[in-house]
Amino acid sequence: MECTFIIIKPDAVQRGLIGEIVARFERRGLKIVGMKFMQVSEELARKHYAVHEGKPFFNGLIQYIISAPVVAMVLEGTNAITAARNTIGATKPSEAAPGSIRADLGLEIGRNLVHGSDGPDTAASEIALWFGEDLVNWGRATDAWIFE
Ligand code: IDP
Ligand code: MG
Repeated sequence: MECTFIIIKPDAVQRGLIGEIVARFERRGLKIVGMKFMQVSEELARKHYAVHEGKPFFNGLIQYIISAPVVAMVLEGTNAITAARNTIGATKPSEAAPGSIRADLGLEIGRNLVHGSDGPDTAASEIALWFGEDLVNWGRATDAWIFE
């Protein structure tokens, strides 16, 4: 089954929204197979956002991601990447669909609360970068009621 990589970013952690955000993914049926609370190093932040290097917002983005702890997660489920991206909402919170995390909880692109992988290749490389092999393969009691 598909896996995706999620970051609950420093603004969400500082605002006490970890539980609110985890709950939305859990309720949707996505299964947690990796989770850690951590301070991100500048080196890791630069690797994770390497694709944005050279863009005007890059330095601000790196400072944002290392400004306070984050929660890094790996979620598993049917079409987990697309499902999580839709639960997260569009990059600009002011244009995100109502009901999404970014629309319900945020206003600005530079404080948009959550990261989610944008495709299978980035999900694989982000999971490898942040978790390596350190994932938990477990049978959830409700799996048969969520996965057909
Ligand atoms: P995504 O997080 O929705 O995939 P990306 O385009 O991959 O969006 O951008 C990565 C992150 O960089 C965004 O989530 C946001 O935090 C930040 N970002 C993107 N564009 C801007 C901008 O124009 N100003 C400030 N921050 C930005
Ligand atoms: Mg992205």
